[in-house]
Amino acid sequence: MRIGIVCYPTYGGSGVLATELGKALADKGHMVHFITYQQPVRLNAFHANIYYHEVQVPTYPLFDFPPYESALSSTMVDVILNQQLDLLHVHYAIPHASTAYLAKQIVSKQGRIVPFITTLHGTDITLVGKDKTYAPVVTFSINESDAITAVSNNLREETYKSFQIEKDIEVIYNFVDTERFKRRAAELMHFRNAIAPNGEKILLHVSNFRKVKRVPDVVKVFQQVRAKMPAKLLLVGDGPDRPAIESMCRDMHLCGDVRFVGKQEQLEDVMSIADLFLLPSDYESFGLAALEAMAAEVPVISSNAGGLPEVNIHGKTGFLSPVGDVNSMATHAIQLLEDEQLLAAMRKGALEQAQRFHIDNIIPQYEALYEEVMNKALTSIDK
Ligand code: GMT
Repeated sequence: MRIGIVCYPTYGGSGVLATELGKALADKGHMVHFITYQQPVRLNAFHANIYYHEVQVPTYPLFDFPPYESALSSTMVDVILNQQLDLLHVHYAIPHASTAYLAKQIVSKQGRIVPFITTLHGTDITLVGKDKTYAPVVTFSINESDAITAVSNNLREETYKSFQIEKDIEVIYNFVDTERFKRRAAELMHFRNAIAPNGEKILLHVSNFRKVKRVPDVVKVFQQVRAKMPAKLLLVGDGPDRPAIESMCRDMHLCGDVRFVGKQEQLEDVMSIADLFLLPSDYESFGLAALEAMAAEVPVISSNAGGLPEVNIHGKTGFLSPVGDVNSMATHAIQLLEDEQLLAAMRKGALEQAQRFHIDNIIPQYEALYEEVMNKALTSIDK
């Protein structure tokens, strides 16, 4: 198939998932065309079946806000027509679903029927999309999608609760390449020793440091753990809350044990040296970073918000606590880190759970959906 993928190229989970999906589809022989305003972060190697089309947004002195959506729709039209795309798969509803709708209408005037699939990822529904400034367009463009997918049952339900959706939403979970994230603790011992030279436990958090991630809770949990045992905290990623977190660490006299390592591409290496992954978010539709940690045999201490209970199984792959219950999270973390037998059992449980979301199980679900949507489009032409 010739597939156009539209996503945010930045470090957010939706862009990461979309890029990994495109790479996996290309490996299976599909022609994949990424349409984004920047090279997606995980699109970092040449692949014969992958094409990249950059959205250029010309500016003009009249514009306080350059019309990105118009530029994106026009690029979609260009790629559909010149690369003979069979379908578009857009990730994150805003503004990708409405721009795909517009592109579809434009090419239909030239006799081309190109269906589009919208994958809902999280904050496009639960935070940004709900805002009344966006909601009418989000509702309309989701309903106009030829197929809609959500990355968890929770997100599917949230979408039905928040918007007047007239169509079925299929749940296709996030996935992980468990081979890539396979734990390589022995091989990476030098890295571990550099972070924790005296055998300290390593706690890890990976995010885009936005409010929804509750990074201050990560630091508070770590403070309680470190009061009980020698420990280090690795903070991976960057975002608006980072300066506040840095001063929080200074105020709490934790600077010597907290390392900010910024955005990392080789996440599998970082995951491999961690003992525990912390994700206390206000909301997660799924929690892709937690799944990647689990694939590296790292148990997860998380909140029980959104789709997290579908991924992190309480008592098997880690522990769940109510949002904001830092004491409960810290108690679980300490219990786990003090009990080597429990830690080993949870490591095993985490890996087993990650296998359920193996890339090879999930990609065929997208391929089947593509076939279905294309067949429907062809039938509509015949009529
Ligand atoms: O809000 C973010 O953290 C980024 C966001 C995105 O869309 O880029 O991530 C969402 O999509 C990921 C991939 O499907 C999910 O694993 C994350 O749970 C989800 N984030 C939230 O729901 C907050």
